[in-house]
Amino acid sequence: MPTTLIFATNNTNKVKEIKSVVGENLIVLSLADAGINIDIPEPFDTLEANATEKSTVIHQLTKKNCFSEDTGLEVAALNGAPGVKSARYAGEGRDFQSNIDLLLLNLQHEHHRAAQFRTVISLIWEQQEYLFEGICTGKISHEPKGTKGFGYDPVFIPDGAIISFAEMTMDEKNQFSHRKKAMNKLIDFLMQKLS
Ligand code: ITT
Repeated sequence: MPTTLIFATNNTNKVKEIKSVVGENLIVLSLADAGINIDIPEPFDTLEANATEKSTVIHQLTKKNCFSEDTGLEVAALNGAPGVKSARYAGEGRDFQSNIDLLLLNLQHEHHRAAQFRTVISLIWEQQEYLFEGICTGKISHEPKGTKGFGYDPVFIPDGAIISFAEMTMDEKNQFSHRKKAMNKLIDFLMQKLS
């Protein structure tokens, strides 16, 4: 019997990416799939605290096993910004293009363009919380390229690649992805619990 987990997110891009990496043993239900319409706030100043908040809110509501994730783009020359504020970097509108524009503006005269995506997953499994981290290192390009993916994908080139995440298919992005690395840890954990 496959295990079912609710994924506490309203970000449909994340749901697509996660569904593309789980095998047959795990069924992932988005909030929409589970019939839950709620906007969970992310008020804290760490990815860990926000991920915990999201999974806890959904667990209290459903009493079911669930997980959430919070991801930030951490740019070395900007002392780790936008980091936990990645979604709202250019304002409450959470607009991907405005966020990219502001990032490129802030890095205009910067040669050192190292950055990383960091994902923290909070899993609530049988009333206990477990955290898993995934990191993808890379650099911020000078101009956006590509139309696939979401968020900062057009300006992020992962180490080991010469094209941006937004120029990659989902399978290609998954070979590097922070989210996939964190998700693999969650899947390994569940396989051990269920074996
Ligand atoms: P939740 O419902 O899961 O909270 P969200 O869109 O608020 O969804 P986050 O706070 O985790 O998600 O993400 C912060 C932002 O970081 C997100 O809006 C994107 O702009 C960016 N981001 C996250 N993962 C990304 C990825 O894989 N590629 C590019 N940008 C990404």
